[in-house]
Amino acid sequence: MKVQTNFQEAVSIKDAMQRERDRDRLEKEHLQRQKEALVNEEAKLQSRITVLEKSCERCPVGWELLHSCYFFSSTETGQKLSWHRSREECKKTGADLAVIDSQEKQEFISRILNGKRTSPGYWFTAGYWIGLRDVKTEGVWKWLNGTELTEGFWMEGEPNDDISKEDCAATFRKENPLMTWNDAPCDHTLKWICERKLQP
Ligand code: 2F8
Ligand code: CA
Repeated sequence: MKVQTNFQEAVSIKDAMQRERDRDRLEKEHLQRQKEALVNEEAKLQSRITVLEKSCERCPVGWELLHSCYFFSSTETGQKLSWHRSREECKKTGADLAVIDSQEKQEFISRILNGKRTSPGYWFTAGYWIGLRDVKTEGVWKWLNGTELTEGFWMEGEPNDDISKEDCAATFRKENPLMTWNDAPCDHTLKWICERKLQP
C-alpha cells in the first residue's frame, strides 16, 4: 500500500514538474520574442538618433541637411518677398539662396516641398526663390556661385521670359519632382529657400 502511495505521489510530482517545465518553456519563448522585438526597436531608435545627431550637430534647428543645410521660409507666416529681399534674408543667417545643381538636390527639395501644404491662390504665387537668374544675358542662367546652369528642372514651357521680364527662378510644389521651376519677374514676391554650406 505504501509503495502504491509513494508511486502515486511520485507520478503527481512528476506531472507537476512537467507542467512547470512547460510553463517555463512558454515563458522563455515569450521572453525571447520580447527580447527580439526590443533589440529591433533599439536598432531603429539608434539609427534615428544617428540621423538626428548628424543633422542637429551640423545644421541649425529647423534647417534640413543634404551636403549643405537648407532653410525653407515659413509657410505659417506666409511671408513673401522679392528675389533680392529673399536673398538678403538668407544672408542675414550666413546663407544664400539655394543652388540646386544636381538631380539629388532637386529631388531632395521637391520631397520637402511636397510634404508642405498647398497654398491657396494661383500656382505661380506659391513658389520659393532659388539662387538662379539670367539677368546679365537673357537665356543664360547662372547660379549664385557663378556657374552656368547645365541641368534645369523647368516646368513644361519654362523658362519663357513672360512679358520679357522674367529673370529670376523659383521652384514650386509639383507632382513631377523634376519639373518644378518657373522663371518669374525678380520683383514678384514668393517664399524662398536658403542654403548654408557646412563648416569643414
Ligand atoms: O503660364 C505660365 C506663366 O504663368 C504665370 O503667368 C501667368 C507666371 N507668372 C509669374 O510667375 C509672375 C509665368 O512666369 C509663367 O510662365
Ligand atoms: Ca515663366
